[in-house]
Amino acid sequence: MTQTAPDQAPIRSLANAIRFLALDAVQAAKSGHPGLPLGMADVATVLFSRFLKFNPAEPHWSDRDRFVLSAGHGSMLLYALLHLTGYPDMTLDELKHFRKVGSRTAGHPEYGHAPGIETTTGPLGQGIANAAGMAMAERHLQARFGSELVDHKTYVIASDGDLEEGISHEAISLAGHYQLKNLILLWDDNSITIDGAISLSDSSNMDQRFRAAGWITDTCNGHDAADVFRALERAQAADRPVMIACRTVIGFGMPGREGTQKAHSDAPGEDVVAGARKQLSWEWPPFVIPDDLRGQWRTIGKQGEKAFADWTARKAASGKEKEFDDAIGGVLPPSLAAALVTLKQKIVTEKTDGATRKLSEKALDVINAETQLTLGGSADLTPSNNTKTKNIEPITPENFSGRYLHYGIREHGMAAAMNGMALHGGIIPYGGTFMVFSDYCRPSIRLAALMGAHTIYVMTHDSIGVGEDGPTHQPIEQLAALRAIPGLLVMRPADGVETAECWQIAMEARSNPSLLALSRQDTGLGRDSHTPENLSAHGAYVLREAPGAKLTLLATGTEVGLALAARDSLMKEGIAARVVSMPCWALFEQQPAEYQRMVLGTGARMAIEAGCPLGWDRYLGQKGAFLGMHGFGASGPAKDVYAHFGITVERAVEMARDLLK
Ligand SMILES: Cc1ncc(C[n+]2csc(CCOP(=O)(O)OP(=O)(O)O)c2C)c(N)n1
Ligand SMILES: [Mg+2]
Repeated sequence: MTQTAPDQAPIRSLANAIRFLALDAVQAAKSGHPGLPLGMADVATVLFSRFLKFNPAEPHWSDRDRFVLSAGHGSMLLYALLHLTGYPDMTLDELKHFRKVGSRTAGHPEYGHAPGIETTTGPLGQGIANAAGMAMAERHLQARFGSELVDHKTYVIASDGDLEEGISHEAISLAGHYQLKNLILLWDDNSITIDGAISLSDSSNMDQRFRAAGWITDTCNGHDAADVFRALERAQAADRPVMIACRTVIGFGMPGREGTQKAHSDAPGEDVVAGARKQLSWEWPPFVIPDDLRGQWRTIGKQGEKAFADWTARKAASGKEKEFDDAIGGVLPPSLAAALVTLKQKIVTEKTDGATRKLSEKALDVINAETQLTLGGSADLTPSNNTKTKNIEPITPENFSGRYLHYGIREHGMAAAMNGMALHGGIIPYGGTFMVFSDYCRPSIRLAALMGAHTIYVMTHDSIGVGEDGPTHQPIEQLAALRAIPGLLVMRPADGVETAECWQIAMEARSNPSLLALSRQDTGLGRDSHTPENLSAHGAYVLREAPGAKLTLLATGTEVGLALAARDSLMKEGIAARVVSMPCWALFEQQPAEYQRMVLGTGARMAIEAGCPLGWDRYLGQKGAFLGMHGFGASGPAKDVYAHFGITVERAVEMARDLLK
């Protein structure tokens, strides 16, 4: 499709509609960020009117182009575009209530608030990596379903701040390596950040930086419609990801502020807004868009209708409609749950023990065979995380049909790309690293939880049981820190049965990210009989009862085995003790109070976990004790390290006796 370049004047008028909605909304809210919407309005107008494939009437159309505003502070740019192009949820009223509680127009774009908001952005850099994940998802699904059903691009607007953030390096090199030709990054090259000129803090040659990572680069005058058009058109047929540096003036049109850091944020005040109206010859009152402009924008919003109808027809005629819809809908085959129950039974019958990271691979073997939705990966720890099962192949730049991604040593980029894949749809991404490096993923895990994205983190080497690698590699406070993230299902299974159960929970938790904390070292067998029911789904359950128990031992993961051994000793001494396995606090909190009371028991309680005590007090009651870590770990064989810190059966028994004195 050859198009002619747009004329400047009509694009400027359309862009000014964005500019004044943004200015009026920021002014009404008395806070916000006018600089970016004013600066990038022309670029966004060319993109939406000439290139972006979208249909506001069908906002979830899976073959739409994705538009990510990585620089989420410029949220009014996105809200104005959604409003003008006719997304039904983005009413004028919503714009008038910008930044108000309960509105769809939060300070930064929030996924789920309104269709068209493809991801939550604001923490700079995240959106670039989300976009790389979305582009990766498209490549993979195109390889699976063909280009007649999957053929779209991901556009991302990134600011100077986005590109300064470290995560951008990970995302850019990842996208460059995999030659994600369907990814187009529009850099808002305005040379201004909050503190002032970009020269205060950065002298990178961005063009060289992107090219070094394998991207195609281009430059345009972001206020010249024909030039923006030229650059975008050239990018359409690229064989690699494209970065277009759009030279813009921050706060374009705001007298006294444009081109300076004063344009970045804050309500400009009535005088400046009036000045902008004069400077841009915009004669309409606040929030008023003249009918002809409104009509032009609506027409732009309808341009995708035909493409949508054609695509719908192609899908219906493809012979793979149901398979495709099920994939996009994240529908798991009913056989998956049954296959995991069979695995549990086998584990119990064959008394399969070992490290939970290895038992996790057994569960994954089953899952990856049962569904094609999973797309695994690891940040260069595949042999340690046990994330690549034999039945899946790696994705390569030449062939995206595989289901395993070598993310490289890019934990943050991996977690953010996983968010992008999950939001794209058609994929349940799981990715692994050492649990101590969950800290390197944390900002993206947090956003996954905030968005309710269906991602699964495989965090192995989950305690001082890491052993010889020492305290830098031994997580201590990570479990507590991860449990503090609302909505994240942190699961620390004790054995093969619980590991299979936790994987099932993770696969089925469609609106929650899950994190599996898995051991490097071997565990014993916790479950000695088979139950089809998923006991881990209760969050905690009584693993060994003891009639007349005076003590409940609460434990997770590898320490469940220790608790069971301590119980045996105590029972021999005539101290009746029960053991509760607590794979997932978050799920336990959701149980009825009566169940919680039953599980926690009426006697004294002792928690055993090779992590920090933070949070355990909520379960220990008046008479409780904690056996775990109170500082960083140490280097040595795992058994010796456990002994060194007194996380032993003997110490547990001693503490139990003291507790009951
Ligand atoms: C991770 C992160 N750190 C800090 C901020 C706060 N912040 C918002 S915008 C911004 C930088 C503004 O410069 P730029 O990205 O170039 O945006 P512009 O002012 O050009 O719109 C900062 C530091 C943030 N949103 N995210
Ligand atoms: Mg800037």
